[in-house]
Amino acid sequence: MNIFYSDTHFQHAPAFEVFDGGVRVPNFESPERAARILSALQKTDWAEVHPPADFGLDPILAVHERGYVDFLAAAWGDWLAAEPEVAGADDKSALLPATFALRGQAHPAKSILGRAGYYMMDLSAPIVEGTYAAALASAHCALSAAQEVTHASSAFALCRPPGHHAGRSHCGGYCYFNNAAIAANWLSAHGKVALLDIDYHAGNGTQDIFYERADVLSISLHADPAFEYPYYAGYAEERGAGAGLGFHHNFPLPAGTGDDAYLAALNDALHLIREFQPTALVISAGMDIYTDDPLGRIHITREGIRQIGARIAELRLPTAVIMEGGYNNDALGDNVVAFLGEFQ
Ligand code: OKP
Ligand code: ZN
Repeated sequence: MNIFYSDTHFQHAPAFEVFDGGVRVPNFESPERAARILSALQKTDWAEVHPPADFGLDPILAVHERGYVDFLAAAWGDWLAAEPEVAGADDKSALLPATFALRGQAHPAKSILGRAGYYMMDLSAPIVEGTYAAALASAHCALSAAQEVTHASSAFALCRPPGHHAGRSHCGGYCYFNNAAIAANWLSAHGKVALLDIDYHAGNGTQDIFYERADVLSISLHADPAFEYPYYAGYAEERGAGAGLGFHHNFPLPAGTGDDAYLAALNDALHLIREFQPTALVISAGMDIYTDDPLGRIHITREGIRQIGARIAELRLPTAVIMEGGYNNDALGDNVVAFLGEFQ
C-alpha cells in the first residue's frame, strides 16, 4: 500500500492547548504521533512511503473559504507584528485568541486577534510559525492518497495535523485544513463519493462542508456530543439540508461503547454506503476510539479496530484512508497497522 507522508508536520508543534477551566496542558496532538505511526508502518512488509505531490491551493480553495485560507497563511506574521494587548502580556509562543465570534452577529474584524476569534472555534487549534506549512503538506498527503485510489484499491495519508473539525471557514480541535473533505471533494469530480468518519469525535467540520451536497455521502460514528466535544454538532437528527437532505448521517455512541455495539452501528453505516453506490470511499481514521486513549471514553480493542478495517475493506471500494486523531502514542502505530492491514 502506498503511504503519503511529509516531514513538514514537525514544523507544527504548539507547546500547549487550553482545556476546560482555562488549564494550559501540553498539546496532545504532538509530532510524536506521526513518528510512531511511520515507524510502525516501516516495520511491515506492505507499506511503501512516499512524499506527497504538490497540488497547489486550488483543491483546498474548492473546500475552504478564501478569507479563511488567507487568514491561516498570514496569521503567524500578523501575530508577531501585533502590539501586546496589555503591557507585559507579550507571550507570542502561539496565536490563540480569548474572544470568539458569534457568527450571527460578527462585524468583519481587521485585527489579527479579531480575525483569529472569527476563524477559530475553540482553544485547541493554536497557530505557531509552521502551522500553515504543515497544514498544507497534510492536505497534499490526503490529495495524493485520493489521486492514488483513482487507479489503486487503497492508499493511506499519514496526515498531521488532522482535519475533520475544520469547516469551510474555521479551524478547531487540532484541525486547520479538512484533509479528508479536500480528498473527497477532489474525488467527487470522478463520481459519487462516500466519506466515513470513525474518529472518536464528531466530524463537525466535514459535516459543515458537505451538509448541502448530495454527491458526497458523509457519515460519522462518534461519542455522543451530548457529553463529548465538539458538543454543537454530531446529533442523529442532523441529516443534511437542501439538496443534501438525507446525505449526512451521525451515529452518536454512548460512553463505554465496546466492540460489539460499535460494529453494529458500523454495519448500519456500511449499509447506507452500499445503497449510495459511490465510486470511491474516504475514511477519516481516528484511533482515539481505542480503549486506552487519554481523550476517549469508549472501549474499542485492537481486535475491534482490525475488524472495523476488515468490514470497511469488504465494501471493495477504492479507499483513501486519511489519518485523524489517536492520542495513546504507545498504541497508535500498532492500531493504525491493524486497521490498514485489512486493506491489503
Ligand atoms: C481532535 B480529533 C475538551 C478538550 C477538547 C479538543 C479535542 C480535539 C480532538 N476537554 N480538545 O477529533 O481527534
Ligand atoms: Zn478525535
